[in-house]
Amino acid sequence: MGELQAAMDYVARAVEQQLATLLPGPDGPESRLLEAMCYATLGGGKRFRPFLLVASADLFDVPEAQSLRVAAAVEMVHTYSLVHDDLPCMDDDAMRRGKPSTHVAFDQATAILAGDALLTLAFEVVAANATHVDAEVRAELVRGLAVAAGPRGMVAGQAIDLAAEGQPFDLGAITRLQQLKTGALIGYCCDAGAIMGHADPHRRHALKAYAHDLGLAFQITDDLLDAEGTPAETGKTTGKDAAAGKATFVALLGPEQARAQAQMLAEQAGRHLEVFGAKARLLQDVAGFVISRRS
Ligand code: GRG
Repeated sequence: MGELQAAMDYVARAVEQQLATLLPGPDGPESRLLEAMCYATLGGGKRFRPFLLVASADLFDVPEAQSLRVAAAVEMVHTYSLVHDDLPCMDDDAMRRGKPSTHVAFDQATAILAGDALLTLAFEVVAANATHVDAEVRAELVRGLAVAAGPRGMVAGQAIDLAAEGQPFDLGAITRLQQLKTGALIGYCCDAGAIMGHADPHRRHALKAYAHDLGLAFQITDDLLDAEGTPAETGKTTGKDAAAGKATFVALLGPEQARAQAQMLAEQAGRHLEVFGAKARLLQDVAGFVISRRS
């Protein structure tokens, strides 16, 4: 197994453990909610965002006990977005991470509440003293997560996406939509490492530039997987973008140009990290993983 795969597997296992510790146990009259939170969050997903967060924090020698808490919180926010996105009133998808979506396995009201609870629990986790000794750092982590996930980030991207169905969209508009919907949270993962590590502005900016290009490469690959992948590979329904007439990178550029663009962005992403020397090798390698992934 390659070094990158071993490192990704290690973070995936560690964040799974962290999530299992942080998620409340299913007892009391609210047990169905707590079961749905665990169902959605545990035992699935690539854990790509936690990996990015822990690897970025490693650049500044941040203790893993701290970075894994923020990584678990980001995974909670990401999982909430998937649970809500799958609802019939949004993307209406019955399959996620290779199993029935949360509203199918439970019911819509429980899925909405599980998403709400994951989002709010994430902020409780980041704000806790155990996340960082410095209260200013904790406040900056909380603020950054709110910006990335909220109406200036992921939720805005989702709103634009819903409004855009069947509308003409150019490359600039698609790029902005995707930066908000997917890129903002990916950007936060890298920035959180820099915040926890008290990075100087030069290094913090280098990570930001890396995350920008990586996020776009990730999204273009997601579009390609929707167009060319299978449900067995991806663990979710494919072919949905074309069926819904969505303006995606693939629809606008065609698959070949989209692939070339993702490749260019992944290479460019790696170059932004040259300032970190050999310490950034895993993050540079993950850019290659992002464009070659099959799920
Ligand atoms: C409901 C507020 C709200 C937002 C939803 C993230 C999102 C916005 C929608 C999910 C649909 C989608 C295809 C988004 C674009 C790319 C993306 C985020 C894919 C899923 O992320 P992965 O591939 O999934 O990291 P896993 O399951 O591996 O964690």
